[in-house]
Amino acid sequence: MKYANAKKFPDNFLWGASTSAYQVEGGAGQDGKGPSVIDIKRIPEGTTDYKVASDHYNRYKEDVALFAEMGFKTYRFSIAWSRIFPNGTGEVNQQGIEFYNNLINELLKYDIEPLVTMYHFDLPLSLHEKGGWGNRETVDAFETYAKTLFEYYGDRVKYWLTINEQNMMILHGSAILGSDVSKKELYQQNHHMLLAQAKAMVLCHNMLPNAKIGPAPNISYIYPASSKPEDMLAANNFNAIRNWLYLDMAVYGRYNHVAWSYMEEHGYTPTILDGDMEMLRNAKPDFIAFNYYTSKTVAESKGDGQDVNNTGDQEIVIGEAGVYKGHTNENLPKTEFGWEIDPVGFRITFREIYSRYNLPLIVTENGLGAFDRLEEDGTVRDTYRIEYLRKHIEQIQLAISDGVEVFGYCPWAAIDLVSTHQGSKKRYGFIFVNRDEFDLKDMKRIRKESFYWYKKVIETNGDDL
Ligand code: BGP
Repeated sequence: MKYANAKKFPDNFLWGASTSAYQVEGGAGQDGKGPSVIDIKRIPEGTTDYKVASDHYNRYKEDVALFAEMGFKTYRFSIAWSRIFPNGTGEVNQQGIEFYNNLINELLKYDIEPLVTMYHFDLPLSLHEKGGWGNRETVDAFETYAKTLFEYYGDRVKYWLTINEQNMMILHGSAILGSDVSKKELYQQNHHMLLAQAKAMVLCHNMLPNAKIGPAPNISYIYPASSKPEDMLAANNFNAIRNWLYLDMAVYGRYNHVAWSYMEEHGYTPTILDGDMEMLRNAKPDFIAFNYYTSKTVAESKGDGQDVNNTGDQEIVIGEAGVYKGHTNENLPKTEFGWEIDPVGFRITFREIYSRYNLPLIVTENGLGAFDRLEEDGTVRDTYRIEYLRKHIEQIQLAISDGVEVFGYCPWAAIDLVSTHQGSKKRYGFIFVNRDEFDLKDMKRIRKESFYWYKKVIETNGDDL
């Protein structure tokens, strides 16, 4: 459907951008920070990627000033659990508390609304060593951590996100966290994370009646490779397993029936204790945040041994024997890193989420990873990024015209940071950080062409794209 008069972005629309602690902060071990699973993650040999990252921990003031210059209304960042609790639980590290106090105050100084992710892949190492999410004690540790965050920051933070991309941690656990556990174990971890999320949502509403909280999965609509009913069924399977399992639980407190049948069929069902389902049912999010990079396309999997399990990159579908098989969508161009580009799929994803859950939506990641180049004249001409973002913002406007309630957009990323899979050579930011994988150089911040473009988009509330 085309609109002669597409609706405008709402007046108080939250334009901003995102980062996550382990990808941007650096400051490993600084001021009492404990290690997290990221510190044992396999990273390209010889790189200092996660130790220093973009050194935001030491340069946050300069970075926030640049965000303010772009006109951000919000900034999505994550809190490193092991800065607050170096051992995941137990004693609070006051210096860690202080860092986020300073960051939040700095944002508020410029009227930038903090949007806080409580947990973005970086589970404290000591919890991991005690079984991580497979151990129910991690659920209690998360509840204590959540309570601590609400106590210290709840007077200033109004928007909270529970867990970043829980669905990707389950579907691509080995790629993201380097953990090689069975699927049965992964779905048990999943159940515990869902419980942790539910507890945080209930706690947030009890402690901070004016705050809002929601989940932050990676949601993208799944297309069938053809109009063959078997392909459609495969798409339906993957939609349930990848997307709706997570949102049905967050919103309705129940296991999606197709996803549950899949778990039963494969012997992956988790152990559920008395009271768990009640806990899950009682927790309600105020909004849904989601990350979108591209749609996915799948075909029927006959289960003849040709399909392999998902181990790769989170945006490239491989498949699961007998359930669905990854398929290249020939209609879509690809990024330099092989991710398909599908702005229309963004609008479709908005429509689907909104008609299933009827909650306000905010985009917490969307963007283009590329090999940006710093020219001799000191500029970074990332026109490809502008084009990607422009096309996606146009689709948000169309989704709003379709009647979808969207209240914010935070592309990935506010500033260059370390990619989850390809280190610091894959860049996403509006601000270039002058370092490479092996050489930290001067870490200077340089405004890219997309910086000036996004500033104008925000200034005109999305009128001038
Ligand atoms: C999401 C993660 C982010 C970020 C992004 C880009 O899955 O939430 O942390 O890394 O993907 O992915 P990558 O860095 O692999 O290009």
